[in-house]
Amino acid sequence: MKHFFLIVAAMTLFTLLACDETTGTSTGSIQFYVEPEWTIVNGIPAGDAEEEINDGWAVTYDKFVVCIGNIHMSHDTLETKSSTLKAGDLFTMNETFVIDLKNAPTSGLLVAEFNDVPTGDWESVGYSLPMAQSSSVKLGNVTDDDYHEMIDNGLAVSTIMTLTKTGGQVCPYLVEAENPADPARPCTPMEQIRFQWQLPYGSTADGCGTPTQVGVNIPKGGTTQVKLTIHSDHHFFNALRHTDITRLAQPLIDADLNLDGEVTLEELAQVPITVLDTTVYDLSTFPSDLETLRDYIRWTTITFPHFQGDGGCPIRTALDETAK
Ligand SMILES: [Ca+2]
Repeated sequence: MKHFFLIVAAMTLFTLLACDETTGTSTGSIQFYVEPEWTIVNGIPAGDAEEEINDGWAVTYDKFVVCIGNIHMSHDTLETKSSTLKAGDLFTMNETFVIDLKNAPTSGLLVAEFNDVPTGDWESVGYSLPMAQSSSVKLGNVTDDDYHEMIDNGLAVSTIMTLTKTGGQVCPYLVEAENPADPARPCTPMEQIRFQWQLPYGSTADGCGTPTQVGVNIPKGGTTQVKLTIHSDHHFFNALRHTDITRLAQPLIDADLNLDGEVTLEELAQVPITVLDTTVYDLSTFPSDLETLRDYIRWTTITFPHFQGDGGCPIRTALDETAK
């Protein structure tokens, strides 16, 4: 994945010099793109490497549709900007788009462009992965069925994954037992299992930046291209951090309580979070207490939005019903 991020980082382009002739203020432009992540296009292989799933399951994304939008950039944090704003201090794009990231062009989809932006650093940049609504606009190749599924159900993400493992098995949690994750519980061979999840877990992501740039820099006369990055593999993380991560699928697969080859959100909601081995999972990295495995999926979905590949957006706000 590292070389992929380098390519993304190299996308910041600098072109001809320009100047706003009416004010003498130097300006530039910025374009925000959404591109399909390699994991969504190619899946996540099983293996021992850092970016692979470490318990033998491989993931293929059959569907990955998101709602994305509400892009803004300013100099101040969101809390202070309303009282201090001057003209030209804030650029916003208030539309939301339904995007099929599995079938998006590899060159990406342009979701916002701001022109005549004063040059220099813009320290506050953010966007949303909101619940889709009827005002959301189709962008790129989105089928009518997918679009209506998103807006009719108010989804931030709709995904279908197929997980496969030679010699794989499901060991359904004993949700009525004292220890639902009893290591002696029965297992059933299962080499393929499906996750089909309609995720209404919208969020905003602010304070976006990379290790070398808080927000974005607008060079004089240039067009800066930045990429809004959706990290789908967080569903398999053992903690909400970006270093020392283990990716695991089995603890989610064991939530196929009725052994029908599919793990549903309803099943995940029946499984207490205590089934996760705390010597493996660091739940202290989550911003609130989790009760069930569905809460785990909710919070990892809320942390999907990233910036410029390996950059992040550390200020996150849940927008969904559960947060109210
Ligand atoms: Ca099931």
